Amino acid sequence: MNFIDQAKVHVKAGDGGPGCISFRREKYVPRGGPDGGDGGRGGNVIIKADPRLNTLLPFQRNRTFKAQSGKAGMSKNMHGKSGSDLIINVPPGTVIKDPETGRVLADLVKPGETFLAAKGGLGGKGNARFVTSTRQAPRYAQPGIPGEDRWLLLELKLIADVGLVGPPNAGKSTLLSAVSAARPKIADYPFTTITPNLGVVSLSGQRNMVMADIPGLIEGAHKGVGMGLDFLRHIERTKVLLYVIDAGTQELDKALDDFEVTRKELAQYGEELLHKPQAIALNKIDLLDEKGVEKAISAFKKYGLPVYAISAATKKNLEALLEGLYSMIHSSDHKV
Ligand SMILES: Nc1nc2c(ncn2[C@@H]2O[C@H](COP(=O)(O)OP(=O)(O)OP(=O)(O)O)[C@@H](O)[C@H]2O)c(=O)[nH]1
Ligand SMILES: [Mg+2]
Repeated sequence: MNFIDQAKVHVKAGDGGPGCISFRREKYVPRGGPDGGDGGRGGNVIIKADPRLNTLLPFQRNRTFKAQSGKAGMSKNMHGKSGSDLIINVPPGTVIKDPETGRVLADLVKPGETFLAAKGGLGGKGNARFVTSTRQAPRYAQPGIPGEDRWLLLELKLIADVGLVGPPNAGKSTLLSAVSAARPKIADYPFTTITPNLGVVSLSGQRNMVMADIPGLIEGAHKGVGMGLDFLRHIERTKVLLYVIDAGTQELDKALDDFEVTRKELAQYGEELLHKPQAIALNKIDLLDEKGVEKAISAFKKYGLPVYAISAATKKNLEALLEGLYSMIHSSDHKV
């Protein structure tokens, strides 16, 4: 399944306008001084995240983007007009890459974020600028500098409805693979997942939602500890957060601690993340007896969030979890 919407575009910034060669003409002054003005700067090409857009499809037809060139300088020391910038609007979540090396040049996550895709050329200096004590009448001016010119690859990442957050090894990838066709790598060591994985979760009646498995968050993630920082940016775009906590292989205190550390990391990255609808999945309950499950659920109730006791491995209670998440996504009062 292809989750990525892609387009290759060519951007060309405006050229700088040439400087002007001119001499003043005045009555009774046979040889006036040089008065050629500078050329104008070429316009930049800027790529901007626009929340009104949600696909890169329009770029399949329109692939070349050229900003205006600067105008030539004029006599009487008049500067040429600068070319206007060209703004290309793309949906938030667009990653801009170098098509040859695949290097990521920008990742426009938030509405309004911009990337300078091609820089306009500087205008050339007019001959008035080249006057020196020994050269009073320069007969030359600079040409404008050409604007930058390059190909860019645009890739749009699908926005997930649900983002799975939690410490390493909690079972986030196991959960994603249990409920979708996604096949993320699963292993019993921390940081198995190093890039977000997306899966489409199908519910009865042709309903579906997109779930993202985000690399494990540990204390300090918001400062770049572990792998979480880049991915925290992507959580900003998910509608609902599901904390996945290992309640089966560790003491209850440690499980509560996992939740609090994760929540603190989210808050330190951006307090508004905690305004999203959230729920808690207590995972690995196949390793607990009934009493243990009840104890865990009641301990987590104090956070005031919906709590689901599940086993990603045996698929226990996954249906109830998914139904709960689906209604959170579609409840009218949620903030995105
Ligand atoms: N018993 C049991 N083990 C589970 C369950 N879910 C996951 N595991 C195991 O827990 C380990 C970690 O699972 P992952 O799904 O890789 O965990 P993760 O949260 O994606 O971890 P990172 O990618 O490292 O952040 C694996 O050995 C899984 O088999 C469960 O419900 N029950
Ligand atoms: Mg994982």
